[in-house]
Formats: sequence, C-alpha cells, structure tokens
Amino acid sequence: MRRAVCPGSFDPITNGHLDIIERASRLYDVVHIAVLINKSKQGLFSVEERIQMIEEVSAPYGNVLVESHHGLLVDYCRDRDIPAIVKGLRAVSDFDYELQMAQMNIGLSGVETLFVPTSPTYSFLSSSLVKEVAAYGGDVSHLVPELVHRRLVARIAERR
Ligand code: COD
Repeated sequence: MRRAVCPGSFDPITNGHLDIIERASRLYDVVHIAVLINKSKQGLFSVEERIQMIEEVSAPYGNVLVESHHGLLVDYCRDRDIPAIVKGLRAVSDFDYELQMAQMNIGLSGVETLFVPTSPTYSFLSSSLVKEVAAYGGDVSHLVPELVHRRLVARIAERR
C-alpha cells in the first residue's frame, strides 16, 4: 500500500489545497491529510470543523483519510509507516522554507518530501488571504469549495 501525507493548517481548505490533494490521490493508494494543531495560533475554524470540511470535499476521491496531529510531522509519518510528504509549491517565495523543512524532515527520519507545482490558477492562493478578503466583504467564492464558502461567510458574520 503506497501512502503519502499532505500536511497543513487548512484554516480553511482552499481550492489550492484541494488541487494538490486530488493530484496526490491519483499517485498514491492512500493519502493522509494531517491537520497540524498549533496551540499558539487561534484559528478561524476549530480543528474538528476543518477536518469535517476536508472530509466532505475530498470524499469523491475515495482514498483520503483526514486526521489531526499535535507534534512533529515526522512522528505522524513514523507511527503510520508513511514514507512521503506531498507539498504544493506556489512560488519561489515558498521554496526556501519548504526546502529547509524537507531537509530537516529527511534528516530526522528519512521521510521524503515531494513537491507538486501548483496549478497557475491557484499560485497566489492561501487560507490567510482568503480569510482577509472575505472579512472585508470580498468575493472568494471561486477560491474555496462551495460548502467552505458558506461556512466562511457564516463564521465571519458571527464574529462581527
Ligand atoms: N497551491 C498549492 N499548494 C498549496 C496552496 C496553493 N495555493 N496553498 C497551500 N498549499 C499546500 C502547501 O504545500 C502548503 O505547505 C500546504 O498546502 C499547507 O498549507 P497551509 O497554509 O494550510 O499550512 P501551513 O503552511 O500553516 O502548514 C505548515 C505545516 C503544518 C505543514 C508545518 O508547519 C509542519 O509540518 N508542522 C508540523 C510540526 C513540524 O514537524 N515542524 C518541523 C518542520 S521541519
């Protein structure tokens, strides 16, 4: 069974994340989505809400398993016998930090990182930007799955 993990904060999942997950799901038998818990960062959505949204939008791929994890990504990989991390690369600006993490992770545990070039349609897209634009009333409906858009608009309205 060939396994890989797509890690992230996914607060919330965007079409850019989903593009990478879909492409990974065609390359591997099982794709784990690890929602990393960062206790020092208050998210817009709880980890449980993020997991639920990812499960719903990735259900059509049929081989995606979503879990949360607190701690090192390499420990998540070791516990589940996952040899590969799949990451999307948006721009040169992503590269320096992604390279550092990839080198650290292979040094810590031998887990490989595979970079998938982002689709040009999503190369500017991040969860933070989506939240910022939505908070000011901008239209982000083309940047996130429909159910995420509905929950995003509702959450921002609640917080007002
Ligand atoms: N197009 C393509 N890919 C995208 C896009 C896009 N528009 N947006 C995001 N992605 C991909 C990227 O690969 C990105 O790395 C990943 O999705 C996750 O993105 P985010 O924004 O949800 O999550 P981040 O950047 O906050 O996640 C960072 C991690 C949680 C992956 C990282 O901090 C980590 O591995 N933490 C675990 C603790 C650990 O092991 N630390 C040591 C690292 S060496």
